[in-house]
Amino acid sequence: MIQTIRTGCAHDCPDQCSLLASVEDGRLIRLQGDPGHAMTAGFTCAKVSRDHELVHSPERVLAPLRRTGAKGEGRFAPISWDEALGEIVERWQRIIAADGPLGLLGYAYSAHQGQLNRGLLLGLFHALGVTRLQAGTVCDSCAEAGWEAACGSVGGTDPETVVDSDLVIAWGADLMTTNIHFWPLVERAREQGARLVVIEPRRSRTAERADWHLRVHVGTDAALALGVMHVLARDGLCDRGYLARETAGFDRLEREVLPRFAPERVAAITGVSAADLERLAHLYGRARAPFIRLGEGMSRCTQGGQAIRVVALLPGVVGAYARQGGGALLMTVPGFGIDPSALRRPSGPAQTRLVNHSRLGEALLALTDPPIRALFVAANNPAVSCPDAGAVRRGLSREDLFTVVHDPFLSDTARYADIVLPAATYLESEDVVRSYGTYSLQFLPVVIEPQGEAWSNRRLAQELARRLDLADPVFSMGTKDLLRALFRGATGPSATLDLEGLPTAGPVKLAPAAGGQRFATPSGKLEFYSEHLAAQGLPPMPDWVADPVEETDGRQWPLRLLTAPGYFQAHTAYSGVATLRRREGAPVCVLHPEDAAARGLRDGQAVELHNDLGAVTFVLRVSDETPRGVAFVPGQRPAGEAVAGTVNMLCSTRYTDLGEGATYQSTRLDVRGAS
Ligand SMILES: Nc1nc2c(c(=O)[nH]1)N[C@H]1C(S)=C(S)[C@@H](COP(=O)(O)OP(=O)(O)OC[C@H]3O[C@@H](n4cnc5c(=O)[nH]c(N)nc54)[C@H](O)[C@@H]3O)O[C@H]1N2
Ligand SMILES: Nc1nc2c(c(=O)[nH]1)N[C@H]1C(S)=C(S)[C@@H](COP(=O)(O)OP(=O)(O)OC[C@H]3O[C@@H](n4cnc5c(=O)[nH]c(N)nc54)[C@H](O)[C@@H]3O)O[C@H]1N2
Ligand code: SF4
Ligand SMILES: [Mo]
Repeated sequence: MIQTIRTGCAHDCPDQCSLLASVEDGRLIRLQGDPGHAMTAGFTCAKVSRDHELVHSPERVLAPLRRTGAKGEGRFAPISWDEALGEIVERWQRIIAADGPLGLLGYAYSAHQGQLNRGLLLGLFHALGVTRLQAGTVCDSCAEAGWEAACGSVGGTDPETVVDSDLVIAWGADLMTTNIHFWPLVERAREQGARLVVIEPRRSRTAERADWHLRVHVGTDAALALGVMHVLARDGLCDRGYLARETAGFDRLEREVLPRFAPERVAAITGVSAADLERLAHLYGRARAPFIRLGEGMSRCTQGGQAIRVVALLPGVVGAYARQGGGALLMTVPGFGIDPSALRRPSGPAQTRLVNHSRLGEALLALTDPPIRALFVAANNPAVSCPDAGAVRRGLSREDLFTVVHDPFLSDTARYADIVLPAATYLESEDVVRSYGTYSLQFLPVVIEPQGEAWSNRRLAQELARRLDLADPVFSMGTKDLLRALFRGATGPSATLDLEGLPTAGPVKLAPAAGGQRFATPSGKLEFYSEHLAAQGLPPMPDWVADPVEETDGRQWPLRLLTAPGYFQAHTAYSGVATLRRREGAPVCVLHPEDAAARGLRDGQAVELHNDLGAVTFVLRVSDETPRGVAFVPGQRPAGEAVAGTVNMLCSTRYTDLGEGATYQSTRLDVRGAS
């Protein structure tokens, strides 16, 4: 008999779909989009339509493993859970006794978006007082810091209101790939006359479908947005009433910064002609309710924080934040008002040593007092996804490092582990997810039992806590009590949740109250001038200045790297699904025809991307979808899919201007034929 179970998607994706799972004899046979959920609209992405192949993949790790070969080699022998946990606890206790808890690094991240599965692992490491991960810096910490400088910690405009917009701008967001459920809403707005503008260096899937595609140079969006403000101010298109009521510091920006962003200069910086800039500003200034969907791609370079910040300020200049259908959305998370501290920080020191997500390699190789002697990784594949992935692998190769990896698959990182623990997927344990791109929250039931001997993150965290004698009540709670703990400190819309009814409620919408965008900055207004940044020695006003390091690197290395998520991949989380590996195809680098010709390179040949950090091999695709001067590499491919190496081996660990984020897009390199 086929049973249908409603659940939510917990992959790292802004859409957080509601799903209908078909289960027969304990096996998942199909996942479909829930037609009853407005955002999901009855369809899944190409990835999750294959989740039955993910959970039942023959490549899954089904039992705990102990390493028998060299680090990185991938040779293991099965052991029991009891043996594995016994060994882990014994090793950790020895390290803690000798060096204190800082000798252990807990490195768990976002591949499971469930609040319980994510929160309890973080809680375990918090309670132990070990060295903690400064998380999110490979992903959204810079974008978040840019947004917060302008708006404070608030969720953006409800994506469902975009249907009332008359001008939609996808600014550095490839909606067709990373936010596919936003697309039907954009289409509805277009049916009612809205136009779609895409601001993107390359011809992405979304740019191909736009009414107008503006090809901005990578890393210059702050200059473009300041140019738009310049024209809006010059041509009387600002909403002066809104600026006076709801914002702070625009007068200073207008006097001190905007004069330097006249169209001709902006054109020289951004590659967008002065005429196009004027047209964009006029379109934006005259729209009734312009909606900007901000992507994070533009934040992943040295000036990324300023870029997000200025774009987030734009709706304030024309008053769009106050109008139905207008505004801007980067993320929704703070809008829920959930405070996960009860799970993530049950006890343990408030401050400890932090390791930036993107500097794992350095931490493993160079930290002292004490050095990192033990590493625990879950829901994360840093050997592929971290900048300077070569250094990460060198660090993971240390014979004296005791590494435990909890993963459903033998990831590239797991290959370096001393012990690999089989992880359950989001379909195999109870949880609750809240979206980061919509205002939806949903309970996740057990859809299928954990495969083989797989354990969920939460079960593992609770069992380790028990064996390590941690007394915090969250480590012995069942789902009901964990939900109570999670929502105890909730404010805003989450405070009204009916927790008893949650398991059967399906997706629940928790949008902020109507009445326009609120701001949670120190002044309570949208801040063009930020005292908070000034106090940290950061630029109090938005600006764009050429980056001296990039300029020097640019003289030596003629091409700039552009990376973006793969269409059939979620970073490396689907590398165990043969169908999707095939559909994503060979690991490619895309060069503009002129750049390929200048190097005598042909479409389809093997090429080496190289710089001071190393060399990595890809298959060349020649296409003008990529701008001149740029090498575009979609996705991050693990060893099993690569020709040789992975793109992050070329990326440095330099930080962004705000939020200490990764700067993949500031990587300079050259391309040559591979021998
Ligand atoms: N299919 C798929 N979906 C995913 C993921 C995946 O791996 N695969 N990953 C998920 C995760 S973890 C995240 S964080 C989100 C990220 O999703 P988004 O927030 O949309 O961010 P990115 O996809 O990294 O970048 C979006 C676009 O920015 C462009 N871009 C890069 N540099 C610049 C620039 O300087 N200026 C401008 N204007 N554009 C630029 C890139 O070409 C890319 O098309 O996607 C999620 N969704
Ligand atoms: N060059 C370049 N690099 C990037 C990016 C880019 O755009 N360009 N994007 C960055 C971004 S946005 C992000 S978020 C990071 C993502 O990078 P990572 O956080 O490393 O994400 P994944 O590669 O998806 O690895 C997730 C791992 O978790 C495992 N996993 C899945 N579900 C579970 C679970 O329930 N429990 C456990 N224990 N494990 C699970 C998967 O099998 C996989 O091995 O990559 C970043 N790296
Ligand atoms: S679009 Fe995103 S949330 Fe929806 S099914 Fe795919 S991965 Fe999950
Ligand atoms: Mo991400």
